[in-house]
Amino acid sequence: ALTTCTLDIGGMTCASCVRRVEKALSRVHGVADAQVNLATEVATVGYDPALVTPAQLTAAVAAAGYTGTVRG
Ligand code: 9UX
Repeated sequence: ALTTCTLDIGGMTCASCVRRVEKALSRVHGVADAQVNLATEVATVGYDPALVTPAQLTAAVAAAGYTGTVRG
């Protein structure tokens, strides 16, 4: 079953940043969908907890050049 995780994202300044973060998250195995809100700097990620952990999500965000902190 899928679950949802929200992450505070840092370092985004434009709409392209939003796409980069969404792509980075979407490419992680086990992620079903990822949406990033530039105004609130929050990423909402639907994922399979049997395949991926929130820590791996923040790692993917960091690898893309941004910061990610798990909100819940
Ligand atoms: Mo536009 Mo976002 O150059 O880093 S992609 S600011």
